[in-house]
Amino acid sequence: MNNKKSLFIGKQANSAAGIKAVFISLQQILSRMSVKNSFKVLSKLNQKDGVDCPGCAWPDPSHRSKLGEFCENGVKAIAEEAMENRVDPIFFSKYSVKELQQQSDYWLGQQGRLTHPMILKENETHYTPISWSEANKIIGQELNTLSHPNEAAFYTSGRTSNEAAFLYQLFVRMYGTNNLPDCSNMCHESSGVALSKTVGIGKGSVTLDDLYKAELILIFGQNPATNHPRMLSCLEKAKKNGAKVVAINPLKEAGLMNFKNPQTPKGILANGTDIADLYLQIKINEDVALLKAVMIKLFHLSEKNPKILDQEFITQKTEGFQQFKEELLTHNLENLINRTGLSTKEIDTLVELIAQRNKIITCWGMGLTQHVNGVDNIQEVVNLLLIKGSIGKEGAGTCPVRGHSNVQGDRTMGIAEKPSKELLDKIAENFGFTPPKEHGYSVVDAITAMYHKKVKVFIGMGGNFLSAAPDTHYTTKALENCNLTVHISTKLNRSHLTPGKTALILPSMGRTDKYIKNGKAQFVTVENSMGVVHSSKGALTPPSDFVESEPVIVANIAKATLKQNKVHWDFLIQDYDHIRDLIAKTINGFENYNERVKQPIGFELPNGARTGNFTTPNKKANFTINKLSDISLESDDFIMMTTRSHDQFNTTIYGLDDRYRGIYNGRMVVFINPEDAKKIGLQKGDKISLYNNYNNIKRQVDDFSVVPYNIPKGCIATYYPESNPLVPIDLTANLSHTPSSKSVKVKIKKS
Ligand SMILES: Nc1nc2c(c(=O)[nH]1)N[C@H]1C(S)=C(S)[C@@H](COP(=O)(O)OP(=O)(O)OC[C@H]3O[C@@H](n4cnc5c(=O)[nH]c(N)nc54)[C@H](O)[C@@H]3O)O[C@H]1N2
Ligand SMILES: Nc1nc2c(c(=O)[nH]1)N[C@H]1C(S)=C(S)[C@@H](COP(=O)(O)OP(=O)(O)OC[C@H]3O[C@@H](n4cnc5c(=O)[nH]c(N)nc54)[C@H](O)[C@@H]3O)O[C@H]1N2
Ligand code: SF4
Ligand SMILES: [Mo]
Repeated sequence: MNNKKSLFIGKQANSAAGIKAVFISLQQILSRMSVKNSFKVLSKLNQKDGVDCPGCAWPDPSHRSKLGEFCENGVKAIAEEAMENRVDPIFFSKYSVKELQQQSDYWLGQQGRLTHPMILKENETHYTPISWSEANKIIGQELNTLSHPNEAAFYTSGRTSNEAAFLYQLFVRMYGTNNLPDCSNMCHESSGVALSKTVGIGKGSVTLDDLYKAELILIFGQNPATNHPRMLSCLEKAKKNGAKVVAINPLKEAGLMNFKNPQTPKGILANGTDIADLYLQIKINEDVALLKAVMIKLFHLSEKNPKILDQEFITQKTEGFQQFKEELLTHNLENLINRTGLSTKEIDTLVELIAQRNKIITCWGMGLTQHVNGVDNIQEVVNLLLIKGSIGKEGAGTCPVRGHSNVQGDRTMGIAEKPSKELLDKIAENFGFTPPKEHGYSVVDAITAMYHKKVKVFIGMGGNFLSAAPDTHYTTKALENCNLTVHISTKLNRSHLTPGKTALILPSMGRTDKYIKNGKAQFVTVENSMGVVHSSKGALTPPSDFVESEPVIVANIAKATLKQNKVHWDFLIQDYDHIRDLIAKTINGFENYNERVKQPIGFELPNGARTGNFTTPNKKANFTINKLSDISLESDDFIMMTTRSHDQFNTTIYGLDDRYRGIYNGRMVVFINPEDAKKIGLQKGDKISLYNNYNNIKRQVDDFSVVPYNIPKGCIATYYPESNPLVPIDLTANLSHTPSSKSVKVKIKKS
């Protein structure tokens, strides 16, 4: 972190990583952990039989570098989890909840790991210690006094292991509800919905090997240098093999321009590798317009050269082509191009690149999913792949780049508010009860239900529900309306400070913690962004004797809650192999789980789209007709995206710098086009408020500083979670209900 106290606005970087990344990661870990523990954990990070990085879900290559198979932000994730500071009962006796509410997210995180179960009793000012058995008893009692199990909601964040997630969903369904909202609802839900409908699987189709073999990689709405840093070494390799890369992003992100690989002499001593061959600085939420313009141009070109499109693939493998084409050609090309803010020349360059290549991979992140038309965005990306026959073969396909390290695995384990019939049937068959069929609440639905007191108990398996959710003030009220809020957490966060009538904090082990049961070191399993399941074994002594592993926490809550126990919970937590045996019997693709996961690099789950066997009801890949974005703006409205800085993991703030964007010592900033700033009389550093008026409700945040920046006109960017109070609870994506946190209308006024 920079040492200056006040916000400093410097220059935007045009290259990512390099030797600086190595220094910063070392500084980060050594300021939080001993040299011995730092070395111990880093030497095992992402190595076979080692600790899986708790950061993002980017996959590990099958060959692991001895120099270290991790990135700067992986080290930050480790340092944040395994730091040696402690939040213990003495800490809680020192600070009241009110006092803690005044502290920043950064400060809360720096206080250290939670060590003891704590309770905030009704009308009390301080959390006090409680025993595990007392805490579980309270949870069981509260859950059993509800008039229906649907009055409770069970949230999951994507760090939870397969073993914990499987037990958690089993317990929740035995209890009697499908209210299993999870962080996916705010994240790649739009991808899941769009991909399930079009290609039959809600996950990506490509492997790392496909990326190395691709001829063209299109990266939409994703900032890999910060959020998936090792993707850059993969892109570097793909480029070496001849791939062209196109970045489609309103912001010029450093890592998409150039990457200095700190593991190569070139990356340290020379200029690094240029990543994007073409950089399209599109306006926010105009990706459908761009894709439609590109596809119209491809159809025009194909009249002279039919080979540009894969007619055979279209005929044999797809459905809905004619209707799609007819609708597409009704659009006015000039209008589409104007909407994007790009020049015809830029679009023609992209069209040329696509026309000449067949092995195309599309990658995307939150820049596509978090819009009202998020599902349309992704379906339109699929349409492009389908006309090119670029899915179901080597070097081609879909690559939604997932967020948390096991967010994909949690869904596979059955954390879903809309479970499949196949899953429910298997649960019924294996566990001898009829699981509820009625769909449960997603994140946004759960918040609304808590707000209206229809949900009275909230349990969070990891995560920071309050800060991650939209409409912060509304969500605060929603949590406060509960009778009981329970957070199973590694670190203190703002959700602990918006308690229900009674609140519990249950301290959990994290990925880095060594867990020994009956003399045997237990490991957990996770699934990466490309559907590979592998193990993770902790390396460090847990922060106290009172923290518990997630599966044990779930099993004990289940025991304290369920009246009839058809599951032998104690047996399951004696050895995690026992849990995996049940997963093998219940979840498709996990046959011989214990055996296969012990292979050094794990195993791949079935993926029809990967092999061109589409598992949609009609067994075809389906074309879709998608809507352009539809936001009516007043003359003084801007469209705001909320995004991540380089120094955060979602709501966990590692530091106050975003060096790739030239921001130091502050997060309350608004990136705005310099001409827009001038037009409304704003200068660098001016203090402003942002506000909007959706449904006649005024939402406002204050004390933001102006940063004139390279961003298209009419668009602004802020950091999440500071600007979440501006994201209306009901501004969500059609079908996926993902909060539209990348396109929020706002107005600006000087403070
Ligand atoms: N270090 C670190 N790693 C992380 C995380 C973290 O917070 N920190 N979070 C994890 C999680 S849970 C997730 S989901 C991922 C998130 O990874 P990303 O998807 O990279 O997340 P964001 O920072 O939200 O960045 C979104 C990108 O979309 C662009 N964008 C915004 N609007 C649009 C648009 O309308 N169109 C296009 N084409 N682009 C747009 C933004 O400029 C930005 O570059 O990262 C994961 N990894
Ligand atoms: N405006 C806006 N809002 C967004 C987004 C955005 O781009 N813009 N992004 C959305 C996205 S993509 C996501 S995924 C969500 C993230 O939402 P969440 O997943 O709810 O948030 P995190 O910040 O990842 O959760 C951090 C907390 O998890 C706990 N934790 C960490 N590791 C472990 C562990 O191993 N076990 C347990 N039990 N607890 C652990 C710690 O206590 C920590 O404080 O936010 C969403 N919100
Ligand atoms: S790319 Fe993601 S998973 Fe890999 S080391 Fe970095 S943060 Fe961890
Ligand atoms: Mo995410």
